[in-house]
Amino acid sequence: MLQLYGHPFSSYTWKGLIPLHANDTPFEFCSVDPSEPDNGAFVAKAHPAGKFPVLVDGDTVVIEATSIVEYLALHHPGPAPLVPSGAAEAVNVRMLDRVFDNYVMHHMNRVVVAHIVGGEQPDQAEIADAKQALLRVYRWLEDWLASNALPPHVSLVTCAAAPSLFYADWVERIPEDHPRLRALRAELLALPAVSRCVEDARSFRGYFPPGAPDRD
Ligand SMILES: N[C@@H](CCC(=O)N[C@@H](CS)C(=O)NCC(=O)O)C(=O)O
Repeated sequence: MLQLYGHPFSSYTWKGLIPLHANDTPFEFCSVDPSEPDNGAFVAKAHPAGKFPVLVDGDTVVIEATSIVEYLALHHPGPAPLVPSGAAEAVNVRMLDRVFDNYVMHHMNRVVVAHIVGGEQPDQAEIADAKQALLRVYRWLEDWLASNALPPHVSLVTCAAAPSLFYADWVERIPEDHPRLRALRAELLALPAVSRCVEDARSFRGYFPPGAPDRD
């Protein structure tokens, strides 16, 4: 039985959960939570920065969410081909995965971290800078979507795009003049594998450091 270490409210954990849900892959969820100190200790040892998700498959330990999706595509394939079999399509999917991690998830996370570190007085310059960066990638994605489409199945891009757009929109709303990107976010959230993550995380919304909006 596979084990996935993570937390239901963590964006990168969703990235590991979405492929498991999409392919109905049996797994045990090991919550990294103060009430389960052994799980936290395992992750602290498994990852060079103590970050999750971490996937365990027998003697194999896989860290980094993108690698977890790639590992599942290779060793636990299912109806959703997480990485397209065509080399050119696969390059495209991996390119978009980098865009969502590096320019959506990263800048969304800067806002979250600014609130955690600053408490009542978060660094407003850092927050403004991160939000500007989000607006820039939103524009890039809106333009990209004008002449490109994501694969019509759950893929590595879905796994990266769904959690990053879900939380990024909470810290900096995707503008109304970005209809393609707004529609993409809505489509992603409607996927059963994604909506399961959204529902399983709902009870934790009060802990979102910048404050969770009353929607989604
Ligand atoms: N590059 C890592 C990032 C993972 C990451 O940032 N995970 C966060 C949760 S969303 C985490 O472990 N936070 C706890 C910590 O940093 O101690 C990946 O792609 O898996």
